[in-house]
Amino acid sequence: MNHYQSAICRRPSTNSAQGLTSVDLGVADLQLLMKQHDQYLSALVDLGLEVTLLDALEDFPDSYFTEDVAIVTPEVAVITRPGAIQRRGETKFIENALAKFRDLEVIQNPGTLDGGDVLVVNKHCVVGLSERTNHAGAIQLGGILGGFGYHTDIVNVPEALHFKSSVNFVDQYTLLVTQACYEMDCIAQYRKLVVPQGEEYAANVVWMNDIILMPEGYPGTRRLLEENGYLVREMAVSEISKMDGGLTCLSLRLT
Ligand code: CIR
Repeated sequence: MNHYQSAICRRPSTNSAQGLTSVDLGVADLQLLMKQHDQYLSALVDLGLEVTLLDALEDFPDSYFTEDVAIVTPEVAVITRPGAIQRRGETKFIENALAKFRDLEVIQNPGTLDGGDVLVVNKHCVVGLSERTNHAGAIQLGGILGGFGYHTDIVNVPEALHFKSSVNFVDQYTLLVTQACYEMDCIAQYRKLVVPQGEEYAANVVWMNDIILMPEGYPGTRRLLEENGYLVREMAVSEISKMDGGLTCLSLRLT
């Protein structure tokens, strides 16, 4: 069971609509993006989490995607080395907040690693190799977590920005996945629910205590989750999705 007690988030900067994106969904509306971020923070508070809200970083328009700058397990926090050069400077602004909760380790050059490529449940870690995460970064993370008894698998990300754009836990035995990731050997031991074709974005959900936070507007995925007994809460993320982000990206969650 994951029971998150706290989360570290960061307020979006005034230039958030100028962040990196590879999707062609139009320019994000800053006011609406801020509102959607506020609604996300409120959902975490409603679910009982204590939220550390860090100040906006005007030099880093993607810095409210705090998931990418660290991997947090019950034992340790690993500061990443983000694959996008424009995001690399974000890490030093997360260290103090994380050091209050965990001992810190750091991914070193030539490793690159984005938190969005790292899926962890119990003592199993899967790292996706993507445009952001390289083999050296994955090996370093595997070595650090191996010291705490974790087994790490490394896979290629077949589509999308990050591995967790397409694969996420909804309980400790079950993954919500896109069809493209269904056959991966390293997740063969888990039960899998496949999002309907055309709803791939909805695979990015957050299993948050007893609730699944999912993006609004994906009725097939909602039905699939509810038919399988999950309680869902939809969140508006239209502007966040324009910046290639989703619900997992917006927080570092701590048990
Ligand atoms: C980026 O390209 O880095 C941001 N615009 C989006 C990061 C999304 N993060 C995530 O999926 N973990």
